[in-house]
Amino acid sequence: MEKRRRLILALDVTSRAEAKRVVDLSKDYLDAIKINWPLILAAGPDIITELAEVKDVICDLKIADIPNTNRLICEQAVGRGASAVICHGFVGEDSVKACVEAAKGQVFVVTEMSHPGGKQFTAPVADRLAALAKAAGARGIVAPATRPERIADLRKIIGSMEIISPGVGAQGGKASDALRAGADYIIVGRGIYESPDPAKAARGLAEEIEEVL
Ligand code: O7E
Repeated sequence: MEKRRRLILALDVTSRAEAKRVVDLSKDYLDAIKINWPLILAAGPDIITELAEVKDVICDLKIADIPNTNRLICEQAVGRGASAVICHGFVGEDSVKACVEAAKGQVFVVTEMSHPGGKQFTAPVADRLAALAKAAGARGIVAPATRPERIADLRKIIGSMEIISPGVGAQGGKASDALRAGADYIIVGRGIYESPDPAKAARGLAEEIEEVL
């Protein structure tokens, strides 16, 4: 995954046609496309391969199972062209390690989630989840743009590992705040794909990001 634009599109649309439309309009401003269950269930897993021809694809399946099942899921995602996967850490270090092995290190581990409910269960253990991600050899973590101070806290735990950060726009976070707090990439979904002008929305974010760098 290139580290140039520092912007990742969360492509949570539910048709192949809409996915292609949004990607065509925004791709010049992106380093990667993150896809999640809504699009994979709507368009089928071949959408991973199709989008991987345009940009790096991060498969956000939030994998959370026993090591063997995690391995099987990662092999399917990577085999279809995913450049990286996202997993949960609460299932334990062995499960995360299985992802790391199957995806050759290209794994991001969810820590404190960005929505209000993220404070309930993920926030109290986020530091431990970040340490687990590091111990398991993951590439990075997912940390909330809605709470930039937590990005800064988690950065201290993981050192030079990468932070990808959702919660900008629709959830109230600001790209520049998250970057200043230590995020490497910003993840934006609705702020781009629900915009009447996705190209303009992505360009606006790219400009805001560039000003901080
Ligand atoms: O709010 P949006 O529309 O900009 O979309 C945010 C995306 O990031 C969406 O796909 C959601 O599933 C994801 N996300 C969060 O919003 N908060 C989190 O804490 C974690 C994720 C996530 O995707 O984790 C992996 C990046």
